[in-house]
Amino acid sequence: DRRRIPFVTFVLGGPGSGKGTQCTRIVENFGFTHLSAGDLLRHEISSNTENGSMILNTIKEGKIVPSEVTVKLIQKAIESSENCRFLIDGFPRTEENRIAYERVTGSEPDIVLFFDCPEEEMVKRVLNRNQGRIDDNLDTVKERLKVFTKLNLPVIEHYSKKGKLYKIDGTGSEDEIYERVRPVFAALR
Ligand code: UP5
Ligand code: MG
Repeated sequence: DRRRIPFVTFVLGGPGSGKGTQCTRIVENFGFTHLSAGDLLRHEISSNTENGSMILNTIKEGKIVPSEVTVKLIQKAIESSENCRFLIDGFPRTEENRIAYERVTGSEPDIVLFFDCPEEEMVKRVLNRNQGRIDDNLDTVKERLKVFTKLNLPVIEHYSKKGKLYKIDGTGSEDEIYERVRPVFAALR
């Protein structure tokens, strides 16, 4: 029922921490709609929209796209969905992103997942991915990690203080990690 207030989960973690992989599992088992902010931005690049080249350059450098652009894409995706449960993957990246989302939507996420994973493991996963992403090279990954530590950790800390954060050990196999994620959603039913 789209008139109900949506249940929103933010899914955070560094580059390669497993956000997308675990979101796919959650979707299969708990009926959420997966909105990856990175995928929404990459779609703008591939469909040559007015912001496409700016987004391409920003992603290539591992920097953050202006909040108004990303928030608008997410809001549009939520509004055009029939579902009322959303996983917003890889957003907000910064306190500014977070504040813009809260201002524009007039709401906060219900819960926030954080996949905690050592840098060496994240770098290994990203460089092994081989799906042609322009930001999956050693130089850009180093920058993505820096940006994560400097700008995204404060967002995670914010939600921790609010009691909304579920910190998940992001090491081990995909199955092992999912066994840590599943109880969070099973408890919501
Ligand atoms: N893999 C997954 N789990 C594994 C496991 N347990 N063991 C071994 N391998 C595992 O996983 C990464 C790789 O590891 C995959 O090959 C997977 O098979 C394997 P994935 O699930 O894709 O991890 P994820 O955390 O989703 O990694 P991703 O690289 O997508 O994270 P990023 O946060 O870096 O990328 P995102 O697409 O979110 O953003 C890209 C860029 O867009 C940003 O750098 C930024 O420039 C821009 N952006 C914004 O500006 N604003 C936003 O709001 C969002 C993005
Ligand atoms: Mg991803």
